[in-house]
Amino acid sequence: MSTATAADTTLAGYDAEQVRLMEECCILVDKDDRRIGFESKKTCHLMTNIKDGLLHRAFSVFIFDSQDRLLLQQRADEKITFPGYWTNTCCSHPLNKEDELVEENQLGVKCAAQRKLEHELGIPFAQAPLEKMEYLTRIHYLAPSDGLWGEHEIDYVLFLRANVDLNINANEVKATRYVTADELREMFKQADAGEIKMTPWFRLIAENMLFGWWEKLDQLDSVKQPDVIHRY
Ligand code: DMA
Ligand code: MN
Repeated sequence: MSTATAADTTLAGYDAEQVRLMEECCILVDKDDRRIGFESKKTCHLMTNIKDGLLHRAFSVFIFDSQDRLLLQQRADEKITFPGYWTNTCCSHPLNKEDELVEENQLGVKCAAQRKLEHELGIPFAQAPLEKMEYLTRIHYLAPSDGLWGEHEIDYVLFLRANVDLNINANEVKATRYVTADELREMFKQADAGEIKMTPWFRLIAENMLFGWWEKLDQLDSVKQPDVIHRY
């Protein structure tokens, strides 16, 4: 596994805070999402390691307001992976620490989601209660960001219906926007035309599942597939 050495230049030139966050400890899993260890966020996101099969656990949160509009964010230019891309409300990783390792009721990923909703978007914990987060399914995907960095994750999809107050962390998020399903379809057309960028995981969730789930926000139990890992 690659670790930092004096000769290591992979993080040279990036934002200091984002470089610091590359020391976070992600959870390594096998293809069935069984925990097999941990590695730094940096190690997990280097394409050389991903090509060797390294896989980690992640989550993607989708917040819908009381008008059923989805909250999107545009990633900050400081982000090392997928800078400036539009994406779902919030994504990150449960860390290799006690409260975020809990698998029962997906409590670990939900705790991590609460932590990152606050960190990236300033959403108070009380507006994102764990018991209101709905776990839908998991997605296993691999996506290069550039030559050096990329993603290879088992991604837990979490829905939350809540009106939230935002206080944006500019080091993480460049812009936010609430969209209807039709407005989001329009954004994917803009992305196809090269006018904006959309993250690969958000695109594949949107192309395969999101719009169906969106129509069923009042009956999410009927669309949940908790034991399935969709592979792309
Ligand atoms: C990683 O998101 C998780 C997914 C589902 C792609 P991220 O790059 O935004 O993580 P972080 O905010 O921790 O940098
Ligand atoms: Mn990741």
